[in-house]
Amino acid sequence: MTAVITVAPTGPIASRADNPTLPVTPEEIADAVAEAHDLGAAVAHLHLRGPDERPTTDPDIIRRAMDLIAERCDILIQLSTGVGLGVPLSERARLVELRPEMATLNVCSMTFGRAEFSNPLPDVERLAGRMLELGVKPELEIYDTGHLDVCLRLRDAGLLADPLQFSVVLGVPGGMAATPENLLLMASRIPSDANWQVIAIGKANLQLTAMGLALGGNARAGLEDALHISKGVLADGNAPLVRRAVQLAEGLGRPAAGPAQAREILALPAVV
Ligand code: KMH
Ligand code: ZN
Repeated sequence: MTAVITVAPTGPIASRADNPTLPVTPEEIADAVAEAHDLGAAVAHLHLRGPDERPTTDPDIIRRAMDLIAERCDILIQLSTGVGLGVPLSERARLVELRPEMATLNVCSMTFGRAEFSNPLPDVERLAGRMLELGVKPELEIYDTGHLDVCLRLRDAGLLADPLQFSVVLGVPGGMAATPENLLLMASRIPSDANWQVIAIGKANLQLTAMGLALGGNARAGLEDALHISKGVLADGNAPLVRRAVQLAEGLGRPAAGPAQAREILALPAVV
């Protein structure tokens, strides 16, 4: 069985002060994504930054990054509708109008570190419905067991289409802790016909990424989730993190799926 590797080159929080190799401009992000593609990543999970380096929903900046990536490779583009903490969901939801092949859907409000991540259910339902209309595949970000149940209710209400695609996020203060026990629990509760990957934030990134792959899940790698390659050593860009995830998967007998194969696994239309 192949493994779908997602690269998450830049998240909503860390800055170049935290890791000077963080890609920030559309050009830098496109370079990082193209390199990750060549190393085996099939999906690119994107947050964009404005000129002030803060998370942005500016459609021109996002479109520019999408175009630059599409010129370079056929990697599947997944826009984050999480964007950045403090950006209202009404504004974040507009990103799906750019019609990426995939976009994240965060289904519950929660404490996120010291901030509030606001995802009111009526707005989530509206966004899920709009994604269904546009054919944008949701990456369902679940940070706790109840978030999974909300997703299953959205599916029962006809707002999500099978096969569901989950990111089990572990290690956000306010969500489930990054422990093997929590991953086992989540993996046991995800419907068997769904696809899933682990997003392990921080120190446990390597251990839980390996465990997710061993359990049959997919994997995500990049500076959004881990700024270090090993204890006290900053990653020199996204490439070493992606290379390591691809090697982990291969070591477990799971070669990295290419973008075309990933589209099949996720039941997305082929790109011609
Ligand atoms: N950094 C993730 C844990 C999303 O992209 O939709 C949270 C996030 C969600 O940024
Ligand atoms: Zn993200």
